Amino acid sequence: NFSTMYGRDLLPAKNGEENTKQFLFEVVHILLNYVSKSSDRNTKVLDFHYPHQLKDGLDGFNLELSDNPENLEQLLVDCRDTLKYGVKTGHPRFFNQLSTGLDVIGLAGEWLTATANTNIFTFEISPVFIMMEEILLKKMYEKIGWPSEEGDGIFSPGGSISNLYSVLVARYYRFPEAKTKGMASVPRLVLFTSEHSHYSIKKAAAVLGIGTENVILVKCNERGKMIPSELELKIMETEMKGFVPFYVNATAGTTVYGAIDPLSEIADICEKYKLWMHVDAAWGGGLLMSRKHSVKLSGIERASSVTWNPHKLMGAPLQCSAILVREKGLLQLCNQLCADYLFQPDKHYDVSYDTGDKAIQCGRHVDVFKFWLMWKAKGAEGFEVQVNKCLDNAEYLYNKLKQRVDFKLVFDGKPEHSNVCFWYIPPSLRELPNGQERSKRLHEVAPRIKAKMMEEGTTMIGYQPQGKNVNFFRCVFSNPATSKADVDFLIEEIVRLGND
Ligand code: ABU
Repeated sequence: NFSTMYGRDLLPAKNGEENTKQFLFEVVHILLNYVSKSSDRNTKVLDFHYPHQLKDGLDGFNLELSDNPENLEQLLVDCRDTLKYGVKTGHPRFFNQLSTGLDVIGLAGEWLTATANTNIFTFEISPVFIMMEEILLKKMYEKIGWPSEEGDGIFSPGGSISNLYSVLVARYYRFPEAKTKGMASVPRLVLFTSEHSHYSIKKAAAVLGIGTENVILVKCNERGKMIPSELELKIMETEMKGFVPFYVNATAGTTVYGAIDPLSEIADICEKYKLWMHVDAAWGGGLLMSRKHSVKLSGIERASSVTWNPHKLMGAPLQCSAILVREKGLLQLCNQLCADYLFQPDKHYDVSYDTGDKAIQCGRHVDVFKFWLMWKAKGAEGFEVQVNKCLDNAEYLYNKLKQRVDFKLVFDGKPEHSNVCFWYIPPSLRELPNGQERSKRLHEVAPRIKAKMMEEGTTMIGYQPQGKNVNFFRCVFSNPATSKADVDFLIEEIVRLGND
């Protein structure tokens, strides 16, 4: 009877073992129920409530905390309700984010990781996880195409932090004194990234004291790909001003369009001007697992560093992101501070396995085990099948939309990645001539449909403006559970909700 039991009755309480088992069985039961519902198409993607409703409390689900302990029955209700009012990101009809799906093996890995509850900074306390990290990173260097003697890296808390690492290491490579003497010791540094690239590059410049004004946004073509001649022009302009170009970010899979920058041409320019080439493949890295699609990233092997998030296209549970640096040892030199209490040099094992000093954090969550377990379960081949399926779904949606008069694609041509960008044109706008009035009204369509979609909870898809384009939908596929019938459902649902 959990209503008379409290957390204090569980382990490490004396004779708490049985209570602990029963309580955790109940929790697992709740989780398993959620896992089943997440893949059940008769279940909604979300049961939406406004912030004030959640704040005020719903049917016994009270978020407020008190000074007195609550009984275990209440905690189980809270666990159930937390999942009930959340968003089922593993649902086959959740298309809202780049990270979707609920991989059962990955989930098992995450559960184990939480149970082990250790910190992956030293071999001393994470011997198995440290070795797994090394093995996974090596697989990733191989997929990128770096020679076997090259490659270094660590898993980090997300793509933005991995991108931050890339700017940090690039600065250290060129101006190591920045680490000790700060920005006053270096000239005015400038970096380059495309206008479609992720905002984390600008954020990195802000965090590292380079300044967002020293991030030059390079023009893209209509598909969202960086134009190499524009990059070269900007580099030359920067040099003429007496500033110091040092870093170029090329994106392999932009967040909105899924565009892949021309990596080889950008690599040529980086070589010519001796610039660090980073490839933000947070979204596109998964394509390297596919023999059919990896060719799109040709040139990535020439990068000085790469960001790759297995929690996106490869479906690893959040979070799982890696910063990969071609030159061995740089990460360590750039970040190490040799804290005596943690990284003692006189330990009885090879201390190069105390990898934590490569990081800008001290404590690090173990993000590798779930990914390692997934790789064991699927092999590289399983990931390939999964990635191909996501891209097939994107092509299916693209082909369907192309044939319809009530939808318009944002750009022509087959998607390179699994992003499909489009407008829904409601009946009232179809006869309206192009112009300001039409643009204004079209801009309101996606947010209105999205609001209804969330209130009804049947599916979820993202929208945004981009440059001169007014709000349009972005559908992304990263959940291998999504079928073509789900894609059909999405189209019909947009039509149903948007039909004025
Ligand atoms: N870090 C980019 C995530 C964007 C998205 O999921 O839509």
